[in-house]
Amino acid sequence: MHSDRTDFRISFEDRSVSALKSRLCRQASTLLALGLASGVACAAPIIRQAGGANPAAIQATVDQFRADLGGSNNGVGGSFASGRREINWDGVPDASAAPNFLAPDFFNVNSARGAVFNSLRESTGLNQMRVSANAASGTPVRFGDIDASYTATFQTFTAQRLFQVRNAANLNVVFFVPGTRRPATVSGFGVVFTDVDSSSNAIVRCFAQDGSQLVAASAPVASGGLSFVGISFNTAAERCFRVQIRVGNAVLASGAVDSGATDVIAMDDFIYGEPQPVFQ
Ligand SMILES: [Ca+2]
Ligand SMILES: [Ca+2]
Repeated sequence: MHSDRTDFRISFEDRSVSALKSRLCRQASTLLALGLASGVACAAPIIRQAGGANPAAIQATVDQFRADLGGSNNGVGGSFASGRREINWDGVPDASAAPNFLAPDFFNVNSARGAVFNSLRESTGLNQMRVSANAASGTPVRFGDIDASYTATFQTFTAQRLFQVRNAANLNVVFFVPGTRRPATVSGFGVVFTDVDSSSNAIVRCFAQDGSQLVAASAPVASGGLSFVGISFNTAAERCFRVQIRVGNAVLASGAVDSGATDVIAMDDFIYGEPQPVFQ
């Protein structure tokens, strides 16, 4: 009986053991789904989702995601074998907040937490990031400087600052050993959104080092409220090399008022596993 091994072939182009493990795991998962294999231990991603009117409505789910990642908040700088990093934007100085731009590598250079952002541009503009203002600065809070309606549209999970990419509704997050240029992966990533009117507009996608998408998950609808989605893996074979975030179906702009067809969304806290170096 002829056995077609095409589907079982493993490319030896993979240059790292982790990428090879990741591919093996996904192939095994496919075989399991087809009923062609058994006894292969490849854990599914753990996905946490919550939405509600205020921070309390998502707090327990956010804390569960922190527990999924394990360990403690490693803060700024250094490199650790376990734990997580968090960015709540609130400590960003006025000089790097609205109406000024945030440097895309601020959280690997100015405040080293191993995360660098890249805009997936959909309209005019450069690779620009924006953190919203503090009330004391005199600039309207929660992106009210871009359109006055946003101050009422958005709320914070952690006061007072929010985050958004400018002139785009998608961004990438890539990881480094904090404070270095050594590429890294994380065991999971979670984000708080505000004013999600459609789950199709608030999505986190996790990609492996070989470029394949490991998993995607959306945040629940909470119009005028807060939503959270967090993805983590409990196996070292599955790690995020890149995270892509879908945040709204329209860019924040003067006159782009949230409505039925226009779903503007902003982000608050990022929570992710300690970046671990990629060996290649
Ligand atoms: Ca905040
Ligand atoms: Ca919205």
